Amino acid sequence: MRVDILTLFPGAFTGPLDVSIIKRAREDGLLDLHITDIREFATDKHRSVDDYPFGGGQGMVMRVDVLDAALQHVQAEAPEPGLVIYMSPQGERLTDALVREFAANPRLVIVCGRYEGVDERFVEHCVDREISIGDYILTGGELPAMVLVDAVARHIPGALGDAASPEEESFAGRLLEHPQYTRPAEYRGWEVPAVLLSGHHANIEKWKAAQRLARTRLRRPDLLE
Ligand code: 4HQ
Repeated sequence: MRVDILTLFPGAFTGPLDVSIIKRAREDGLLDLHITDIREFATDKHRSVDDYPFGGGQGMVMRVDVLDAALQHVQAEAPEPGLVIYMSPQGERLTDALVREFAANPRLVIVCGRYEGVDERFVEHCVDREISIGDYILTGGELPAMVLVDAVARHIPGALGDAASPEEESFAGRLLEHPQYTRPAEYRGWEVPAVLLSGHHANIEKWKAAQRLARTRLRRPDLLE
């Protein structure tokens, strides 16, 4: 899967996507990540990417001409155009179902806004999906884009290795996970539930199922509706 990121801060993308599972997915060629600096597509002598909002108001708005030039450039870099996603609190909330839908795409282009956001004509004419990671305001779309890439990359076949499967995790089965424990079996008097040490596999499975249901009822009753 190819993922293009359009951003004014390409440096923000070194770190979280260079470690662990995402690092390996990139090394194995499963995730082909391309970061593009939007400022390279500014045309005036000041290389401006933003301007004052028509009608007045706070802050600056990212220019439609610069964004469109950057987008057209990256879309032409691969044979198939990518699904264009703009990260914004005005968007549809990111869910497990949406992550799976995006993961089925051969190519994504994720646009990160800064300041007060982008000229609405860019959203209207160039963006396929406007997506929010939650009801809070961040300083830019870079962290939301990394959240999306991380969540999507786990669903690329082979990305989690041979043993693991994204199906085993929360939300796929519509229940939260049971609690997990490892050695030592006792630490500062804090004990692991005895059933897990019993070796009785049927009882262990029953306990895990009961824990998942109880936790979901208590913490996320909305998932049971
Ligand atoms: N922003 N989910 C404002 C977000 C955000 C979110 C990104 C801040 C876009 C212009 N994006 N910029 N929440 O808060 O996706």
